[in-house]
Amino acid sequence: MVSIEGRFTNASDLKVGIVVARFNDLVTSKLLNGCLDCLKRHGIDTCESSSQLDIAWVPGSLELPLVAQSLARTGRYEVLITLGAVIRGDTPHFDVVINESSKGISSVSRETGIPIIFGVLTTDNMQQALERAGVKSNLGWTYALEALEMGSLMKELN
Ligand code: INI
Repeated sequence: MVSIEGRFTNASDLKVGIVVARFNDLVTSKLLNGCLDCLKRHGIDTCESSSQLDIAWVPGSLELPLVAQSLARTGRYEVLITLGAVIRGDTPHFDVVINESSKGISSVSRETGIPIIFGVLTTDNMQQALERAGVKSNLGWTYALEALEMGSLMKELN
């Protein structure tokens, strides 16, 4: 029997790309901070001159799939993380944004073979989003852990 699994140590050989939505920046910048903190503590060089990490900014979560696709196609990254915050408003726009964003990100991941972590919070209000972006816990940390696991797993499989 072969047991195949990702790891959380020796991440110094992984190249990571992060795509962050500016919409609801109060939330997404906190998710990014959590994400960077976790990556740094697992051996990824997160300094400005890092050759192991790139960060791209997009206007909103709807734009995450296109830019993730562009980064994935460069072949430079073992794993990508998308960060966004979709917060329910008074119009159906919320549903359009979250549906297109989630479907787009999954399909780009399957089409390119690059794991893409879906780090888009979907909440009913700003309070719930902030609680998940550091006020209680920071899901950015969790998304980074999932990226380490999937990046190393796919590296082993390929
Ligand atoms: N983008 C988000 O990331 N979160 C939202 O809650 C949101 N809402 O609700 O409108 C949102 N809209 C912008 C959208 O992602 C695009 O940037 C915009 O439609 C331009 O294409």
